[in-house]
Amino acid sequence: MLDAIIKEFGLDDEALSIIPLTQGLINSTWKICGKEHAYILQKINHTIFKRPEDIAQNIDIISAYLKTHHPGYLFVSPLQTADGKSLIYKEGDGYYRAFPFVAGSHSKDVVKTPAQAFEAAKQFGRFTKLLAGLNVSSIKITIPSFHDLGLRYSQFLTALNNGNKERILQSATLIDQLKQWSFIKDQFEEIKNNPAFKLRVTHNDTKISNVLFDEADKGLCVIDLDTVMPGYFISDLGDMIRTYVCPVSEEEADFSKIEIRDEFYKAVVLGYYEEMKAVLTETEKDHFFYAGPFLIYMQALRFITDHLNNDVYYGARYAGQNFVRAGNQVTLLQRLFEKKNILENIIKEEK
Ligand code: GN1
Ligand code: MG
Repeated sequence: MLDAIIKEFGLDDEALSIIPLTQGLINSTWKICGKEHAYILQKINHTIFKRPEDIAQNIDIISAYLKTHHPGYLFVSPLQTADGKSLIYKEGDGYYRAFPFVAGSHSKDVVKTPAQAFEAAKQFGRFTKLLAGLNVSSIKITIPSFHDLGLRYSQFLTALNNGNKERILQSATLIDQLKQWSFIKDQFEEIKNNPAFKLRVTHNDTKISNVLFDEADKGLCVIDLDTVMPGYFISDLGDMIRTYVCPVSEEEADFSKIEIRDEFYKAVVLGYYEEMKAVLTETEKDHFFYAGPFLIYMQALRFITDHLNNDVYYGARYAGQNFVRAGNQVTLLQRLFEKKNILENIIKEEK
């Protein structure tokens, strides 16, 4: 199948090797290395992205806007087939698309230094800033209510009623903690009703592997625009806090390794703020700390909900993997709340 796809993108003369890249829980990705050029090939998970054409359309709109208004931005456009399509649909299989691999660039799987966290945060801030003049409602919603914390909470409650009984019993402590934190969801409802909170073009998947760096380790641009949608800035800032600030990932089962590294937190805040200070409202700026709890809490809810629903969304490589991930995120949020005063002071200094 991959050979046929590669051929349709006109890469078959060149293609020498196909290396699967294992990053990401949702889409499948390969690196295609030709004699002179390399490419990234992706298969979109269309049980999750129900309308991949909407992703393609968003990419076209964003690409056109940036070319006109910010021609200096390095925008990685998808390859087109001979008949001008950027998505190939294979009956009974799925949707594929490909991108040129930007020469001299690299991506990272883990954040190793505060400087890298700063660069990445700056790139995500820059992306939203450069698109601030684009009419957000022209951007399609590729996953409805993706970061709607109210919906994630009600999906959690539904799983408590209809989910795997044994798993519900085993997860009692975690479930109790998540219920006690429901004020985080209430705060989100207030945000949704507050006109000082703007819907912006947000990326919604700000993990470090979605940033391209140059050889000097400076950020070049962001990639993987599947989940780019109208959203609140707390989604992007929050997911960076969730994934850059702790030395271990959501997969870590030894929770004693979970900690908040102040220097990394500071770097994320500073990098994002540097770009976004010109566009955020004062009310938004007052919610920098909230971004962390918002996103970490949502991710904990999503993992435990999936565990209670027998792993239908994320899948599990071992029994209880989503339980571990949920526990990991709950611990991360506990660590974050413990440092609330220190972190709020960091935010104040940067503003
Ligand atoms: C999924 O596939 P990946 O790893 O880029 C998920 C994100 C979660 C993340 C948790 C479409 O992203 O929202 O934060 O897993 N993407 C989707 O690792 O659900
Ligand atoms: Mg992704």
